[in-house]
Amino acid sequence: HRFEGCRAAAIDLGASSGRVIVGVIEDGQSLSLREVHRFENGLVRHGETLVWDMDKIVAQVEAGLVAAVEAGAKTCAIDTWGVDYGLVDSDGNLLGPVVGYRDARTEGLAAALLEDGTLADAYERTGIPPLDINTSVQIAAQIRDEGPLPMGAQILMVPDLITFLLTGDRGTEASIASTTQLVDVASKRQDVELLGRFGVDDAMVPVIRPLGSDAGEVRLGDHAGMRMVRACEHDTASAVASIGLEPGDAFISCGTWSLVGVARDTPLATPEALAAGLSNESGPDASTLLLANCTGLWIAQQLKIEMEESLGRGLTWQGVAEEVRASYASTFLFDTEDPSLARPGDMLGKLERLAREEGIEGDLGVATLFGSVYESLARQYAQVIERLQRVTGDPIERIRVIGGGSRNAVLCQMVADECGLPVIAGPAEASAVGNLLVQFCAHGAFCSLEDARRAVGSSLECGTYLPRAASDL
Ligand code: LRH
Repeated sequence: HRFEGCRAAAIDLGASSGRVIVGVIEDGQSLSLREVHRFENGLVRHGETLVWDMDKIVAQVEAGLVAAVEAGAKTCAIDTWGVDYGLVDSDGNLLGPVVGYRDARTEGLAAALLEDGTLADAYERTGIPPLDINTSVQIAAQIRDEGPLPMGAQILMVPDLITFLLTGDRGTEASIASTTQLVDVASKRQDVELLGRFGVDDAMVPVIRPLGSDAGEVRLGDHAGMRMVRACEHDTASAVASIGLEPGDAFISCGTWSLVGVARDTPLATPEALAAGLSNESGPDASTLLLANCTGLWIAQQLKIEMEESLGRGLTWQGVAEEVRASYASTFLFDTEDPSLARPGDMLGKLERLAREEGIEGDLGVATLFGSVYESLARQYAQVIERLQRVTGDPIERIRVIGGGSRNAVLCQMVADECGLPVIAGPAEASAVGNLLVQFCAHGAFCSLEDARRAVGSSLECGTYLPRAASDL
């Protein structure tokens, strides 16, 4: 039977947590998920620099894979956040830390590179706007601070680096490569001339491998036999791979970031799309994801950590939601894209300052603070939905909220209200599901992602939120 042995493990790494999820196809039509390992993640300080603790991350991934082998998984694949990379020398040693995209080294640098011409035509070439977090900009910062990249070194994106450390295979994949701002938007190959402007020759970037290709056997000591597959290595693309988007659908892939966009057959790298701040990222099935990188639950996550300290007690997301539902009345709205909010530290103080600017004094409390964050986020997403409609000319009729944020009923309802559109929320583990579906296709269980989604779609939990009339609010 072609579904026999259809068990795979998704390694899904986000900025605030990582997990290994084993997926099993039963009777060819229902997908069951079992989280076999979960760990906290976050940027840590290495001197003055914000870095990812790769030793910890890799050890946690290995522990998760051991549990996955024990649960019968035959293959695994990885997806992670975009843009960050490590440098590996020809002997396979990691050169220096993996710096995180929130580090201050790139502050204002994208604008400077635009000004001096380096990135002048980068949007037309790559479809990616000049953002400080881009890999291209981070490479420029590294070269400015440390000199030319060492001869023979290779730039491996975080999922590629982890794949390399697990199997020894050096390669990359279209979705994660597109977040570098160094890939030609039309040919989906690395842009050799653009790379050259950053002092990078093409041997320094690995080959883009096809979706579903084999990345070798995972070295796990006694737990031999598990193979690694290349899924959509960018979590956004992987999340979109889990859902079948209908014409008129937009998605909000909501985690630490919220990626608000639509899937298209062709890129749209026009001056209007650039002015609207839209990225053309590589999606599943050769699609282009036209999206805006918006702040997601980051502000709420940081706020929760700080409030727990100041209150001297733990908060749960459910408890926060109940307080907001019970006593939030629209108080102050702020620009969630304010650059000061993107850096870690003193989130509470920054929000209090923004509230004071709106004339709101005094102790704000849990309901007001989190309620204001969620409502401000929903308003931002509604603005992006407007911009997407304007730039593409295609009406948006429905919103699919996917990823961890789809569990946040308060936010989903606010998104429906602000956008005036129905919201379908879920799956919460969208990136892991998309990752697993690519693996099941590689196993030969399904002919295409569409086929896989059709088969398992009804086993994935989704909720519906309808927009409320202003008079009901
Ligand atoms: C979301 C995400 C997003 C950006 C950011 C750095 O997790 O992948 O698309 O690239 O992380």
